[in-house]
Amino acid sequence: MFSRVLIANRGEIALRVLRSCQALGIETVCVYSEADRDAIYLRFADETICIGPAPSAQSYLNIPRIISAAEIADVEAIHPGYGFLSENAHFAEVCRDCRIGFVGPPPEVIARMGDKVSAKAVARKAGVPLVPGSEGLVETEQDALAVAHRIGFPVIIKATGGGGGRGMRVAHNDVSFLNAFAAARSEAEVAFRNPGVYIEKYVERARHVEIQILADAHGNIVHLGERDCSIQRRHQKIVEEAPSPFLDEDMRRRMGEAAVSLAREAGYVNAGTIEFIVDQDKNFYFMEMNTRVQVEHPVTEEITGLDIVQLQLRIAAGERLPFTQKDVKLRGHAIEVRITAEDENFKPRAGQIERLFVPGGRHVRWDSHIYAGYRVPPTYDSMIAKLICWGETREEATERLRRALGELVIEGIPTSAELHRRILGNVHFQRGNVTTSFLDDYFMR
Ligand code: MV4
Repeated sequence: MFSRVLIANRGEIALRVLRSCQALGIETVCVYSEADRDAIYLRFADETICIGPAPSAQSYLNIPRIISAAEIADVEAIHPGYGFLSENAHFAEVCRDCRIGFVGPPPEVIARMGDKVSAKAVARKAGVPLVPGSEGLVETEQDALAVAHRIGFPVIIKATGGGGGRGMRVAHNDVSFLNAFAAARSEAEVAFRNPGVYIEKYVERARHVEIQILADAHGNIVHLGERDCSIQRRHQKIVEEAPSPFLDEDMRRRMGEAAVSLAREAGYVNAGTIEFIVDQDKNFYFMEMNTRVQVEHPVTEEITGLDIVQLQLRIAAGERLPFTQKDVKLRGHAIEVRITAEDENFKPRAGQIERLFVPGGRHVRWDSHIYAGYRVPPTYDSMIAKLICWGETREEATERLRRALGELVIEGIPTSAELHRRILGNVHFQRGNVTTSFLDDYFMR
């Protein structure tokens, strides 16, 4: 196992990774920007290094600075967390060139899955179901229209360099389609420096269901079941749960097997997530793969009893997975809410936390770096905490989370906690009737 690891991230995930390192007896090096000087978790690290000013481009996204810190602190590996450099193939390659371990897949695999068209080619080769659509990139207006007519409206145009909902447009007829196609190409060129787009049949009232996989460097691959992340707003997930209230045992097994086949075909190593959309008739289709640990990984940990970050570190150190698929047992139900420092219009609001009471009790998990007196900087993502509850049943998990949210006190800045209380109290949520339009349908007056 590694003896010393650098954590190239901030906030709750920096603390989350730090905890798993400590559990494995690994020394930790935390890097921080000038905006994060007061981060309390820096006290828990064995060494801390300031890597630059607040803007991410000059700190958490700055490869030379992070590599310099890794060299100075003499670490064996870097854990990138999520966001920032976690899915940057170039960064993973620089780590390899500098003989520093990267806690994630090889750079070639990040690149292969990061390009959505090449990821779909991997899925096709693995026999994983794809939504009807273009075979690959669509270059001309003529070809695009021909694809749209073959599959029928509504269709969705997506940027191959996009992902996570960025660079997507839905069209319902010829006129809107031609406009959307031109706009999608030019937007993709600007946003991703890659104008490549592809076309799919648009699946309405979809559910977002993703499978967590773990692959070691010796060819062993397992899946840890699914997470349902259907409750989103503008592609930001708000509530996540495991298992999905929509899946039965047979579908779980089929989706898990599809995810494992895809990971094998991709040459995948480390933890990864394969995202599917599930339609009204319970058909599932591959969307994209995330080659990092995800924000919502705790719900899977709560129903499997596994520590995904520890397993990432063990895999990166070359260890074999310590169990096989038949050993993976899913028990009970877990729900996570993402608590953001935002006002009721979802506008991020920085400021000082004046008072804080953190809920607790059995099966109540609080993953957060905040404390009373902490100043939420305006510079980064607005998520300040994740509250996760487990129960034997979905009802028990929901009730426990409702109670925990009732105990939560955060004063000084507005947060999304009240929205979460309302979502958990919604009868459609309680019936498990969640789709990607849930918030629009019930919460956007
Ligand atoms: C789709 C889709 C419906 N049909 N693709 C969004 C995130 C990205 N990973 C894939 N996404 C979607 N792709 C097809 N062919 C629906 C989504 C989707 C979505 C779309 C509009 C508004 C909210 C959404 C939330 C989750 C997924």
